[in-house]
Amino acid sequence: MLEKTFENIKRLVVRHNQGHLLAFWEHLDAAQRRDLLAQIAGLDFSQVDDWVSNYVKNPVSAILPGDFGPAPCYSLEPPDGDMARKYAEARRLGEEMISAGKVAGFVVAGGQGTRLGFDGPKGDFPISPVKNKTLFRIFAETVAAVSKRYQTVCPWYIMTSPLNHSETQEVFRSNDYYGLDEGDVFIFQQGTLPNFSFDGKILLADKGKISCSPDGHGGSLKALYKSGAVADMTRRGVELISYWQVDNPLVNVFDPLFVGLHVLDEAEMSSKALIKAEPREKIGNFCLVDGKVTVIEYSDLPDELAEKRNPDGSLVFELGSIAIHIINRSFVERLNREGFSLPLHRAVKKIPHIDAEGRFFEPAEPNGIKLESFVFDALPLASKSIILETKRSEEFAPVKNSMGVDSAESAREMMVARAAAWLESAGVAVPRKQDGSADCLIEIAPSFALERDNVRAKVDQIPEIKAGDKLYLG
Ligand code: UD2
Repeated sequence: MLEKTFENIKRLVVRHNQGHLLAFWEHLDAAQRRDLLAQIAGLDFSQVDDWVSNYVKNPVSAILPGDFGPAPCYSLEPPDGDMARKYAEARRLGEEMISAGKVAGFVVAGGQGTRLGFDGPKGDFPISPVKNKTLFRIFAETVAAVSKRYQTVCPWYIMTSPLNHSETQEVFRSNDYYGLDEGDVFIFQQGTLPNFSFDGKILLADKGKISCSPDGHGGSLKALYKSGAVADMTRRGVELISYWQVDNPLVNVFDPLFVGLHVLDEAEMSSKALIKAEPREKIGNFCLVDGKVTVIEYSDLPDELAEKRNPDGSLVFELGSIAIHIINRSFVERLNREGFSLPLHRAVKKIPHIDAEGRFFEPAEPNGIKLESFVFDALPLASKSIILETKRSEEFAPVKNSMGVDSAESAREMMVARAAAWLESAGVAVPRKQDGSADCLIEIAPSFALERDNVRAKVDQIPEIKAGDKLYLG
C-alpha cells in the first residue's frame, strides 16, 4: 500500500521538478515515510508550479495596477451636521451590536517577532508601563472590560502558527486565560506554505520534513473557516469580526463607531487608517483601484507616488493601513465557499535546510524565498469597504523592534502619553517635563477606562500626581 502511494507520489513530484523531496526515502523509517508522503500529498502541485514561476523565480514583488488614486475615508471628526448625526447613529448601532454579542475579537499572532528579538509568542511580551502586563493580558482585560460594560460575552479568537501554537496555548493555560472563561477563548493555527530555493526547489528542513513557513496573516481568512472558528461564531450569533495585530497595545479592540459605520454602509470588510507620519512610513497605503479599496504595501509604492503632494501640502496617498479591520463572518464564509485565493508576496530570507547530501545548513546570507498572503488583499473582494481615520496617539503603538522606532520603548512612551492625555481631558493635572512629555508613569487598565470619555466619571478615584510618580489605575 505504502509502495503504491510512494510510486504515485514519486511520479507526481518528478513531473513537477520536485523529485528531490524523496531523495532520502531510504533513510526514513515507516512512520517518517508515511509522514513525508502526507506532507507531499497536502501540497497542490498545480499551485506549486504557479508559485515557482510567478513568485519564486520572478523578483518583482507586486504588479502595480495601471491606474489608481487615493481612497476615500471617514475623517476623525464629522465634518458637518449631517455627518455628525451619522456618526452618532453609527456609534449607537455599534454599541447595540456589541451588546447583542454580535462582535467577536480576533487577533493574529502567528508571526515570529524576529525583529523584536523575543523568544516566545509575541503576545507574551511584557509591555505596559507600570505593571509590565503582556500584550495578551492587555487584550484579555480589554475583552473582559468590554463584556462587562456591555453586559455580554465577547468571544476572543487567536490565530497562532506552528511556530508558536503550543507555546501560546501554554501561556494562556498558565495564566488561567487571564480570568476569561476558557470556553470563550478560541486558539487555532494558520496554515503554512513551503519554502523555496532561488531556483524553485522546495527546501527540506530534514530528510523527511518539508521546510514550511506560516502562510501570512492573509491565511487567517482560510484558517478561521477551516479551524471551526467561523462555525463557533455562527453558533454564538457573532456577525462581525474585529481584527487586530498582536503587536499593537493601543488598539481600540471594540470600537462602536467603527462597527456602526461599517454596518450602516453595509460593508463586508473595513479598515482603520491613519495619516502617515512620513511618505515612506512602513505601513500599507490605502488606494482606490477600479473603485475598490486596495492596500498597496509601502515597499511596492514608487517613491514619486509616495511623495506626491496635494496643493495644500498633504500627501496624495496619506492614508496608511494599521491592520485594524472589521470583517463580516458571512464574508469569510462566502470566500471559503466560493473557493478563493489571495495573491502571494515573496520575501527573500535566510532559511535553514538540509543540502543534497542531507547535511544541515544554517545560511549566513538570504538563500531562499518565503511566500505569504496579506489579509488586506481581501479588501477588493469585498462588495463594499469603508475606511475610518484614527489618531496615531490614540490607537497605534506597534511593538516591532528591540530599539528605536516602533520598539517596546516607544510603545511604552505612547501608552503613558495616551493615559496622560486622557486624564488631562478629564481635568486631572499631569506633571510634564520641559519637552512636554509626562513627568511620571501612568497606566490605565482597561477595567478603569476603555475610552477617553470613561475617565471623567472616575476622576474622584484619581490621586494627585506628582513628578516621578508611578500611577496605576485599575
Ligand atoms: C504590517 C503591515 C503594514 C502595517 C503594519 C502595522 C503587512 C505586510 N504589513 O507590517 O501595512 O499595517 O503591520 O503594524 O502586513 N502574522 C501572523 N501570521 C503570519 C504573519 C504575520 O499571524 O504568517 C501576524 C503577526 O503575528 C502580527 C501581524 O501579523 O500580529 C503583522 O505581522 P508583521 O509584523 O510581519 O507585519 P509588518 O510589520 O510587516
